[in-house]
Amino acid sequence: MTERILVVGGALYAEGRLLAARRSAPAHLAGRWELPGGKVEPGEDPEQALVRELREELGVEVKLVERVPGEWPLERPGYVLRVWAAELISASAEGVRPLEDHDALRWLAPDELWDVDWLEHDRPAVTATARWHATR
Ligand code: 9L3
Ligand code: MG
Repeated sequence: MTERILVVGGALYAEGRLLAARRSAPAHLAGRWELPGGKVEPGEDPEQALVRELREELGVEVKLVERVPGEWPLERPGYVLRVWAAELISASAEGVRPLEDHDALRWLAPDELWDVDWLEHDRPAVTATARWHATR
């Protein structure tokens, strides 16, 4: 049986805009956009893992607002994605830079959500995130 691996993604909002991050690796994902985040390490709480991942990838401190309901299978067998809406507490949106794993960032207004080439498996998560954001 394939082990179930939990991947956590951040729906980071600033002034009503959602952060999209363009992956620089691995090769087959490079150039595609995602909700930043990564794998929960063994023994780690998913929310702690997300705070750690966003610190590592973007150099930011965030406050997790709420989990976006749902869970989405990823490309790798056994991998599933869960998403939390989050807000910056350490920086302004203009100050955020990709430190590792990404080579571009965009803050997308609601009408720009589909302007980037999201990873196929992130699309349903982005849809759910947008729905969550629109109703709060
Ligand atoms: N993944 C897909 N969508 C996302 C994230 C954060 C991750 N929004 C996939 C890419 C990798 C795996 O999950 O196959 C682990 O992610 P990472 O640790 O390479 O970021
Ligand atoms: Mg990552």
